[in-house]
Amino acid sequence: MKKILVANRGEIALRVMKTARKMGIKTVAVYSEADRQSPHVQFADEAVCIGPPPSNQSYLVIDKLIEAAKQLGVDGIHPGYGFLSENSAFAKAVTSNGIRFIGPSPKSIEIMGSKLAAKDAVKDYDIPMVPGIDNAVTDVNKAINIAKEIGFPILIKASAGGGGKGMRIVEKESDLAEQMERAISEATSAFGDGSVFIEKYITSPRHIEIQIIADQHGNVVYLFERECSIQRRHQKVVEEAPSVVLTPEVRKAMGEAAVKVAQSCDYEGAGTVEFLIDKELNFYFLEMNTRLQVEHPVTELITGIDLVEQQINVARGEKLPFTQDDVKINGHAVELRVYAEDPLNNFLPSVGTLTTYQRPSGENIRLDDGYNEGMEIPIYYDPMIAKLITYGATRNEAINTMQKAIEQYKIEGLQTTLPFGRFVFQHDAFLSGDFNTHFVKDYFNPELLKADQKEEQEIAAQFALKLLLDHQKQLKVPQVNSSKWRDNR
Ligand code: MV4
Repeated sequence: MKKILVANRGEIALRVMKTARKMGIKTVAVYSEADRQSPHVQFADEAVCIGPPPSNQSYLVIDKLIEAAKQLGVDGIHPGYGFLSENSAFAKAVTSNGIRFIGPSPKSIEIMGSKLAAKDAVKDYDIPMVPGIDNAVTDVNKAINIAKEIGFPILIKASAGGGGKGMRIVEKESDLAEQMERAISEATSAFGDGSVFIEKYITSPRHIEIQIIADQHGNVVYLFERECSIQRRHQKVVEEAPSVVLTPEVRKAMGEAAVKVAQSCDYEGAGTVEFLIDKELNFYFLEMNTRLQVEHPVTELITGIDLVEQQINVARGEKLPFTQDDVKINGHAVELRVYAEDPLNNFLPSVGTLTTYQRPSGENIRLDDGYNEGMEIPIYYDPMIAKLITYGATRNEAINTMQKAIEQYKIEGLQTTLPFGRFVFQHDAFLSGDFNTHFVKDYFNPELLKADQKEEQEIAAQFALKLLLDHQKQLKVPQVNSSKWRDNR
């Protein structure tokens, strides 16, 4: 592979190109009219404009991407995350034009893109699953019987679902018919597929996912876990690796289960197997994400493995250069997603220009971002500005470095989730490791940030007053001296 096109924008496009360049591979950026000045465009060896700002006229248009790739003679396409990264038609189009898709096969993408197809694929692999059914239900009476067998509360899920869409918790039998109807209609309008199924609702789980990497020669290695429980409305905000709750035995069992999930669909490339884990450390397979994930850097920091480099190697047909026995966890990493969102105002997108943008830097600090000072955050795309990742020999060290990095990071012109990150990384529940997917709902309240800001403002006011008084004292000193001097004269 001599030249790759990155079919994405922002921090992930830049991050992929950095590894490509390190490997001596030429890079091609694509960009919409909103992204002309973007760092990923400036960094690339070549760049092609693919259309107007809305993603359905640019980053999501398969034909435009293929055309750009052919025009510039690229031999590989990396899809990043989001956009077309889990679109099997895109993977097919890339391959049928004689270009390598740096990701799994269309077949793997298709199977894992459907929760029911995924359950079916893994059923002979002895993977722990949430109690429930593995086919779609449409009949309410059947659903009631299933729910009674499983025991309330139950969860209705859309097979094509993602990000919690089409998901309904049902506490009691009398609510089931109405909730099922809603789930089906939500799934139909959101995904064009109204298939829903039923699972036992795990009430306070942690969300733990396993990174895997597979080559074309049948080798699959797990690269341990990421703890992703700190999320709001199914949007992760803080991630870490490793998880504080896993014992070596559970870690190994989850890793081996993840490898089997990958094997069940002949997976190739980097992928993530999601699990829920309860208080007793029982774990249950949820779904597999067939892409490089936003939070992959925490895994890179604790394993020393560049996941993009491995994706490219695997796409070239090379064997994985390590075995399961070679990979070890070394230290701890935490990540904060910095969004252009206002944590004081229900995390609504905060539009504006980065009038001040000063990056934190130093040992054990990694910042993956895609904007510079003076740039506007476009309204057309995901509002993530950056990922702030810190590393330490211990969890405490990683968190201390994160706290310092947050204070160093200066963003003005719009609201960001930095103050929310400050809140998480000093919260007792987070520090002790005793939290689950309800962390934000259980502990976060915008008033706490307001109090924080007020305290900060008070400290700033006191400091300003002290400066003023010191200054006045300094002004007095020469006056005293000069009068003395005058007197002595
Ligand atoms: C669950 C669950 C509890 N029980 N399934 C949310 C999105 C999708 N990936 C799966 N999700 C869940 N499935 C059962 N049987 C709770 C969630 C869930 C969740 C999962 C991971 C991270 C955050 C979450 C927040 C709310 C609910």
